[in-house]
Amino acid sequence: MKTQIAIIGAGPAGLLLSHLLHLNGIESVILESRTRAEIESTIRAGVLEQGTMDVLCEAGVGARMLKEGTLHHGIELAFGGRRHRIDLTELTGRAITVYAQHEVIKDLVAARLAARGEIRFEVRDVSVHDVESDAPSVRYTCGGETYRLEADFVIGADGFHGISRSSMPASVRSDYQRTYPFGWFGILVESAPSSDELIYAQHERGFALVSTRSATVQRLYFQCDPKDDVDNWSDDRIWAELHARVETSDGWKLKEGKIFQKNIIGMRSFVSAPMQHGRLFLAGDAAHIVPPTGAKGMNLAVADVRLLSLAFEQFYRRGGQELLAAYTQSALARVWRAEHFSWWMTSLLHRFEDATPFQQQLQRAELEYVVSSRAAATTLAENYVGMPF
Ligand code: RFL
Ligand code: PHB
Repeated sequence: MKTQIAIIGAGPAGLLLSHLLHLNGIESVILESRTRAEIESTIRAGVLEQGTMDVLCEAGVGARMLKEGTLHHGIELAFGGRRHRIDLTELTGRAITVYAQHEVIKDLVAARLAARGEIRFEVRDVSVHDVESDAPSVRYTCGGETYRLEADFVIGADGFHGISRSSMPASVRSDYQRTYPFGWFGILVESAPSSDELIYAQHERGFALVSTRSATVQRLYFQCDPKDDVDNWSDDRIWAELHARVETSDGWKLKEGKIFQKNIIGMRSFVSAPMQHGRLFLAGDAAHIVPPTGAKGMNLAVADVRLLSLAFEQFYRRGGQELLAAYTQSALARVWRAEHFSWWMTSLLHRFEDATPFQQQLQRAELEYVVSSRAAATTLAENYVGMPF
């Protein structure tokens, strides 16, 4: 079988790229190891930058996001018993939308299938071949049969644990990484929102985040030991920890509700460079990971595939290769800015077990600066809403 672009992975990166290519008359096939039901129900990101919303709307897949997502014009930072608002819109003229990643996935899958786009679910044993030639291919099995998909280009959009990144020879790759000594305990709760805006709380017991999904479902996180087990956390223990960390002395109270999902995620910063080798291009988490404190991961995936779609449009419509050749450099400029911001937000808000009293005072001084200086608040806001695409 032959296509123009073989895409490995039906996450936000792979699905959106396939759709953007289709809008430019370029054919692609997506190979995904999980089922449609699984990709449409995995709970992950929630915050979409304005640029991400614009790309989704321009691609014709933004209608449900505009209707069901919530526009947020600010966030709150809570520390020292008080909450401080960062007015994103006043400081930057832009805003963010809270709309769950799996809803974006549903919208993209529906759009791909309505346009007769091809997504092969439940593929196994995916391997990438001949990317240094003009005729690369991807081999995989599905339902016990072995297939070979020939393509002009291969896109590795298979996330951090996929096979694409390691298909690049180790001799051409450099990995940059940092693993944090803590994780996030995430819960989904049936209740009304406790707050109109997201609350990022720094507390001596550790970080906590109050986020939302809808009028009836809330998303809350708190810093934990990454090796802890969810079974060690009864609902009562979770609520006691969250109340202690997020409540402030103004009488504001966190609303409780039925907890219907619990999970623990690790935190790491990671960049693999270059993002291209021959005719293999990496996009999204396959090439880079950020800790979720800056809410950047999915937004970076969208930014990567926007660059790729412009580059393939140039290649197929006008025969130019400049944008393809510039992909690594263009993508990494944004990636490293987001890496820095995500590391900075993580450092600003988490408890570090080994922090000396001196380092603790520096952290507090930085927080005070962010909420009292317009310049510092603008730096946070500009990065949080996302640098322009
Ligand atoms: P994905 O979403 O991991 O998709 C990769 C897809 O590839 C498939 N796959 C394979 N398919 C075929 N063959 C193989 N060998 C394969 N190996 C894997 C997988 O099944 C999967 O379907 O990567 P993509 O598209 O690059 O998207 C990245 C985002 O998912 C990720 O960056 C975000 O979820 C990160 N993130 C957040 N990003 C934001 O922009 N805003 C947020 O508010 C935000 N919050 C979060 C987050 C991530 C979190 N977790 C769970 C890590 C909150 C959390 C808790
Ligand atoms: C989420 O709602 O899942 C979320 C929000 C903000 C973050 C990370 C995750 O920084």
